Amino acid sequence: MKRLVLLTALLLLLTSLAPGALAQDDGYTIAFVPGVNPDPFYITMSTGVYQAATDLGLNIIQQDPERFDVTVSAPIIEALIARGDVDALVTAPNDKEQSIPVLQSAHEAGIPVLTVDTFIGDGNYADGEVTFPISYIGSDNTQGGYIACSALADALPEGSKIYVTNTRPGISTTDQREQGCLMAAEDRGLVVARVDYNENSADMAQQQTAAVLQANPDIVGMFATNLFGAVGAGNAIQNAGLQGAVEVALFDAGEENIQFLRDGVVSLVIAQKPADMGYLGVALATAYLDGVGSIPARIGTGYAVITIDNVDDPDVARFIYTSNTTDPAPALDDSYNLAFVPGVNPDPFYITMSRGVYAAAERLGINVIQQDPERFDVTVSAPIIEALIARGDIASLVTAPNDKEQSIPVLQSAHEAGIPVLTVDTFIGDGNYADGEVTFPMTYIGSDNTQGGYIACSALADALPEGSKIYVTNTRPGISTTDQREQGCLMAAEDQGLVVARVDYNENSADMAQQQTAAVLQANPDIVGMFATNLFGAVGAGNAIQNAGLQGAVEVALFDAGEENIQFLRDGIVSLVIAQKPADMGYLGVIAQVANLRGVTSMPARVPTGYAVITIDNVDDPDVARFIYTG
Ligand code: T6T
Repeated sequence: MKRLVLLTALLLLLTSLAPGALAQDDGYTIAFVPGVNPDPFYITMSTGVYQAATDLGLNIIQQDPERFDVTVSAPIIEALIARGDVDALVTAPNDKEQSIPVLQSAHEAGIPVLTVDTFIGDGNYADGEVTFPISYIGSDNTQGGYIACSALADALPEGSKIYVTNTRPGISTTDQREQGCLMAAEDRGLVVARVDYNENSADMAQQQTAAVLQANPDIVGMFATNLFGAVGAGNAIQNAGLQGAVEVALFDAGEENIQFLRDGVVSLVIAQKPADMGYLGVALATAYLDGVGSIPARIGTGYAVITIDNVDDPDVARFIYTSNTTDPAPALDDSYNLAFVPGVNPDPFYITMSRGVYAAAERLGINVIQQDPERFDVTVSAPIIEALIARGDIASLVTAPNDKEQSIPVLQSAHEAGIPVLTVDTFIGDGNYADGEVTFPMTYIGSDNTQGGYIACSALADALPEGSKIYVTNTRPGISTTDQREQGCLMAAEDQGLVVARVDYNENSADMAQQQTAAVLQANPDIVGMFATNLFGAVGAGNAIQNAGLQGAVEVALFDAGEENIQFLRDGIVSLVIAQKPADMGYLGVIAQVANLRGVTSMPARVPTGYAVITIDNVDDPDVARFIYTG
């Protein structure tokens, strides 16, 4: 039992608890402090920031450090904290270590911090050196450096010497790009003859590059780790007439760097996605302020790799940075119809999810068309979705598919009709929308259900003697969530010495679960533990145990924090209730759809939403109780 308490405490720690419930509190003020400005990279980032602010009805206070330097940015942030009216801070810290204290002060002043582009500490905000920032949204810079120097290796003979112009040690992004380049050079047989630091100055990079290339005619390749270094490198090569003689890969798709590509001075430009960073930074800060705790600690924003062959392809060219701020597109209105089709209703789980859907939709000013299947059954939900497609006025679909395989065709039809599909709670195919069986849905937002089943049956193992027999009441095979919970429970039982005596399927009916549970427990008095994989099974199981007077004699773990299940906990009938976060799923699903409309391509293919594990000891803690579902 002690281990159960520990496990519960640990899970609660892992469960990031956001400040408030899903309240509509108009007009948050979000401070945006880029790394430096003017810089086309951060100007492009600001287009995403202002688009999100327009969409969500927020105020932005943007303050630009005039140098990429923590001694410039820290006082700016201190002054923002002192104002007392900043609700959240989105910033690109100038130094991994030296930016920590001022961001910690913001955090301690109650201002949630999200970092974009650069990170502090080791960048692992889940369980690394610094964990107070909510999220780090930016490129995978080690990968970016690796891509750049692999391209040089592809173009040059083995053993060729290359030169790297970098900014300054301590900047997370460019440190990692240098490291990625060195790894590629080692793997692919290039020699990194020299690395210089240019203090983020194009002039200094130009002088250094000119001097190095003149003194070392055997250097035949070079990599510039950011926009200013790239401008300097391109100018030096152009002035020395070395185009073609030195193979060049540049980071950052500023307009000058793209011109170098067109002029044959460089062969590769790596575009980051700063607008995505800005949009998601602001949108997820807002979600957090609205009580959504399931913000990913890390969002990788990807690249567009630009060469002379694709620079005019509009799908690539749209990632070229802008040097001018542009007006955001107007906010959406109620002519934007988002269709929301839950798994079934009424069901407190999906009712709670719809609270998240409507909270996000209200911020965005869009219209929700919710249509509820009356059974959790693809033969009921598919015609509903077909009818929605036929209307011709649906802009996007957020849905919890009823069956991993059988829901595919109708969702594919929606996708083919130009309606972006995002799944919440359940998935189709194998749930890996990045490169799995089915990849057309944008994102799958939901619990890690294998983990959830594992937690439940580990708790039973903690409370019961080894070798004890347990019973599982599940819904129906084919439902992604409950399939995985059963699987997670079986894994825990195997790992921890429980015997799963029987699994029954209750067709998502509390009555059937109750009858089956009563019969099984009566016929098998040696069954001393049970797990119900969802809300309806849990209600049936709880009722059966209560009616048979078996409270205390059978150890019970339930999925889903409906009010009846919480009452079973209070009445001592069950010892553990696992609350999912359906409101987070709904909120984030809506935000992701509108981000997609705005051209954001960096929403992760999978967003796990975490759990609150509820026991009699924490059920009245408001930070836990807020996850109890509403009817
Ligand atoms: O490369 C970007 C950014 O990723 C880096 O952190 C700093 O330099 C840039 O802003 C480009 O100037």
